[in-house]
Amino acid sequence: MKNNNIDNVEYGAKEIQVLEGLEAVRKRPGMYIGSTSTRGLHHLVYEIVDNAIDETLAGFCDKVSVEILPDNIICVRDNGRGIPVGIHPKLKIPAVTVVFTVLHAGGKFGGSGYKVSGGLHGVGSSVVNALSEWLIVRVFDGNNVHEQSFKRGIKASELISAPDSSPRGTEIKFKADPEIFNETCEYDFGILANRLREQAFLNAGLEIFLSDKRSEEKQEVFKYDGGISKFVEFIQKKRGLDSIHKDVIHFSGDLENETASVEIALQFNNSYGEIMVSFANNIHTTDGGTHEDGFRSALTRVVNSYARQFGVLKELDKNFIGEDVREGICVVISVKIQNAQFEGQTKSRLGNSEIRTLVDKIVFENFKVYLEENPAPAKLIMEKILAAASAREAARKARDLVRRKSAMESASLPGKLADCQSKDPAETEIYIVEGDSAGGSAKGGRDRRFQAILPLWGKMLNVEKARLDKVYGNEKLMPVITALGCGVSEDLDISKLRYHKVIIMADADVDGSHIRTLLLTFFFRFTRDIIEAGHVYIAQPPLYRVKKSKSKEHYYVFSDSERDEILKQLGGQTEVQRYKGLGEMDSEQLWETTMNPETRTMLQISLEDAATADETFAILMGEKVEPRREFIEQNAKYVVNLDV
Ligand code: TSJ
Repeated sequence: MKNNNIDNVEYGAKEIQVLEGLEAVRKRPGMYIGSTSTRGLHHLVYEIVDNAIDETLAGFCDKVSVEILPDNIICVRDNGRGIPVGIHPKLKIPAVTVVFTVLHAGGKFGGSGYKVSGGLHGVGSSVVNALSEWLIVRVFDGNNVHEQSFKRGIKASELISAPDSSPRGTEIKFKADPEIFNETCEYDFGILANRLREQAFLNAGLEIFLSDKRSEEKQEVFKYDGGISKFVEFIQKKRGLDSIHKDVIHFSGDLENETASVEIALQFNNSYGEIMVSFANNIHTTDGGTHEDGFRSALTRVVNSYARQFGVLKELDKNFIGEDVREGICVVISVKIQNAQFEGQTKSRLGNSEIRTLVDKIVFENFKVYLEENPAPAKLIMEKILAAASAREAARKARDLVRRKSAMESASLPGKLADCQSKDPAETEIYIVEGDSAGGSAKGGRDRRFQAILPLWGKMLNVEKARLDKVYGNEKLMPVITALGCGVSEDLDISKLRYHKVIIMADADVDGSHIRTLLLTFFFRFTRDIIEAGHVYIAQPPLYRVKKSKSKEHYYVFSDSERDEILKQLGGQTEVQRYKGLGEMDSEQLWETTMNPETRTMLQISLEDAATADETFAILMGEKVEPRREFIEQNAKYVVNLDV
């Protein structure tokens, strides 16, 4: 019987070196893969897939498949040349064995050398091997299969060859070591799908197949011949943004010595935010870097130069600033560099200064030509930028005005505010009410000693809604700001908040949900402290009044199931009144059901943690209703019969 027991193997000097390397990885896995949580677990897959993608970059592979097998075993295959199996001249063992056992052994032996290699790639295979309970590599060369297995990074068999006519390629199967990944070894299909989709966008034409065979089979194929242009379309679609011009604009270029290449895709959409996603050697540079800087600088200069040349800006007009020019832009930048320098704590900022110049040059030259040759989209883009600049100017004026007023302590309360008698914020409440008629009922029904009513009137324009970022110019929100008295953003002073309960009261329909979302978004963005301090609530008006016929006995109910329950209990003849809006209730009913602290139900809005909420903000601002609704549901918790 063949002895595979590693304990009985005698080690030479080079094996000892290998073991020390592996031990270091197993001792401090976080140093090599970031963490041993679910993130680190998924990182194992990326490390392996990156090697196959390097083979794609080298021009020898156009298909990669990733399978999640039962028991969370991962199988990755490509149709590349296959990891070389020849004997390594120095180490005297097969090259493929080196790849999986020697720390930092990159994929760049053999010397065929491609123009651009993934800066951090090709070095992770031994790390994955060290952190796997077992790993099997199979290299198919068209005539034979060469197979070797490992346990916890240590060779468990020699490289064995057998005839096999399968097409060329590499296959890696591995099982993450539960001793290392002691939180979870369970892969998430969605997480892998997102990362693989991204890689498919970044490598135009590459087909990436993902399947999940753990229970009910799931599978997806990612292949984008349009590359990052399709990425731009995908991002905008996902966020519910509509582009203002038809085609995605695409530029590319190289350094003359071919040590770097740049690709940029962009489109303007009907939103007011800026989406910039950048990559260096297929690695997401979340902290930006020289490629982003070069892009921004060139974009602003091109737009100003075009605007001057074609009279969009008149002689006396000031230049557009970067913010104006990037309003509503969605851009993906992908650079590939021979020696990428990653900087910063998380190594997610590109530092190569030659890339700033390169991107700047490509964007400046190509975007200028694009605008000149495509007058129709150029006009739409210029109009958008012009609107951004005037909105910025209007917001600045409004803001200066507010600041001047509050500096003189004469910021008067909004005319529509029906204030309460008490001036003690600890005991007072403000109801922000949508609609004049509801505002009327609320004014009639309130306890004026401690309850103030601020009706919001008029339908909010879409422009104003999205321009929430320019709050000072917003006619609907200005009364809210002045009524609360605590200022916003950098001027926010929560000690000046005039009411410790800020209650949003709107109908239980789509319009009502819009206004709730809008106000919550506003509070989150500009007065986040008051949410965190638990001052923001949503009123819960009833949906129905259920009454026993010919009797005074009646109940207000807040859901369909509650209604059915009460109807069953009452039996006999009953009457059900449905409240379509707050306006259908008279003052007394509104007090009794929604405003009386003794009997009302309110939702207290909490932000579990600012970071998660910040991410969700994009969803709140987006056009799609469903993700927003989910957000509100997730961030609101029930509070019944609050004490005053
Ligand atoms: F597919 C995969 F993801 F499982 C995977 C593929 C995993 C790993 C660790 C490596 C690979 C891989 C490596 N696919 N293709 C290659 N190619 C090479 O390693 C290779 C082949 C030939 C030559 C040459 O110069 O002839 C050079 C290299 C680097």
